[in-house]
Amino acid sequence: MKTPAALASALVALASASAAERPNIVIIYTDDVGYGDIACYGSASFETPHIDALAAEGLRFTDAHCTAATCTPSRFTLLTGSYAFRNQRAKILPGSAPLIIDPAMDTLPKVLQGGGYKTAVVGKWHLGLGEGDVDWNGEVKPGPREVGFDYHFLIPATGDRTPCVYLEQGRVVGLDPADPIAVSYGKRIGDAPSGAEARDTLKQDWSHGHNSTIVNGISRIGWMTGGEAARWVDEDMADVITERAVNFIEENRAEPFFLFYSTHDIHVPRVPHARFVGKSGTGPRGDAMVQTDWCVGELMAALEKHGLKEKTLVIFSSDNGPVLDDGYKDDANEKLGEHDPNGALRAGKYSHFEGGTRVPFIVRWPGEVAPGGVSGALFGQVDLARTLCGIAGVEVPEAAFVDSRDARAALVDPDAGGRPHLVHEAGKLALRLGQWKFVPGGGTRDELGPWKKAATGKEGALYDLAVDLGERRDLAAEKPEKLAEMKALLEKIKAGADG
Ligand code: NG6
Ligand code: CA
Repeated sequence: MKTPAALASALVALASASAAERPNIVIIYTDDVGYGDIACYGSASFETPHIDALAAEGLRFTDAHCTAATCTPSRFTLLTGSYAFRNQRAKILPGSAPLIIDPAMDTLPKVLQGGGYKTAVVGKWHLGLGEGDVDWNGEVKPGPREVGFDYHFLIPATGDRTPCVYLEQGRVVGLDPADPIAVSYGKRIGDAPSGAEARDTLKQDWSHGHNSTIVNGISRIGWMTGGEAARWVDEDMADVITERAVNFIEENRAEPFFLFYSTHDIHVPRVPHARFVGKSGTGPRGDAMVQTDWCVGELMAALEKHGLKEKTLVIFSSDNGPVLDDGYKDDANEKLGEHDPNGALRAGKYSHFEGGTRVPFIVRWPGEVAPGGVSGALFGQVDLARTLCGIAGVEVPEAAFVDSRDARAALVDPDAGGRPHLVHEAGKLALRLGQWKFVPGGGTRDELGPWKKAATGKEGALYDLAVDLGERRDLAAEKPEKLAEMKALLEKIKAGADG
């Protein structure tokens, strides 16, 4: 129960952030985009003018991190303000997985919704749906609505996993009831030839995994039968989800809204629309990046059209670091040329090294964030839940967002300083403490080429990022006290204390 005084102060807080002042919030959450994949982060290989414009008009971070080196845990944390390692189910999920966010939990969209925001998620979900054994022919729930989104239009899991259909407000879009959908992980269903069997018919060949049901000439992880009319066309995916996001902006232009626009790009399979093919000079991976940049331009144009550009806080980021061959033969390695997907960082997706979680992060918020700034503050996406609710003037329930700090100062001011420490997950946990980095023992994924493991000792490795951003010189043996301090801090954070 709230005391009358607490209630009164909450009301004052609400009143002071009047609707007129409350910005719309748009999070553009890209998939597998690396630190070096954007021109304003140093990529000279292809142009990303719309994303660069966000940075020129806003604040660009050089030490901002998603929570994990894979998608599901990063997304879980973004929406719940709770480190994903606290939820054992927050690992890369099959397309048949149940919803891993407890509908009883306070989430970023739910708290904003309670404060009067209209909320939507458009694009990749990958947080599970239903309670297990989903019937894709009926209403699929619990899902985004139960965790606080008024509107959803989803890629249910990933572009490379069945079911390969869109889900809008709990229903498969374009489903013919006479052709029901079944989905299976593990046991094969249907008698259509698989990607392993009909390999020579594929539009894009697989390199590992991804050899089950063929949809749109591309074989996927997992099996699916039926739903022929509802199956997506990969080449149109960016257009389809961007149109839904633009519609949401248009329909809700009169009230404060929160849009979580979550791209499929540049995840595999990388199959951009024909108008972007060949545009990057680096093959489908770069072409998908050019396509993403176009999508950002479309969203910004929609905001402009409705006079919302000055009233909207836009964040651009990624769910984990870059990867080249992630299961399809799409020339990501072969056509890379001089392009450096992780910039000066080491490794990428699946790794504890900085390339795994240090991602592009740009904030555009006219009037509050000065244009053209660069921030070196340590920033974690885990802090967005509390920070954005604070900006919206919405009170956060006491038990909510356990790991999320109010980082408004760092979000708007490049000189404000960042988090003292931040946990990164890639299976086991790594830890940042200022310039220091602890990487757990037992090895971690190395580099972006063929899969190999870098040794990190038995006790873990220690790097001083102030002089060794590329994490090449392990100081664990030289600085045992620092190593011990960081391990103790990590244990404290794991136990639930902030440290
Ligand atoms: C891996 C897949 C990879 C990708 C990843 C999830 C194989 C061999 N690899 O298991 O292709 O789908 O899961 O990526 O199947 S994420 O960005 O959604 O976390
Ligand atoms: Ca990802």
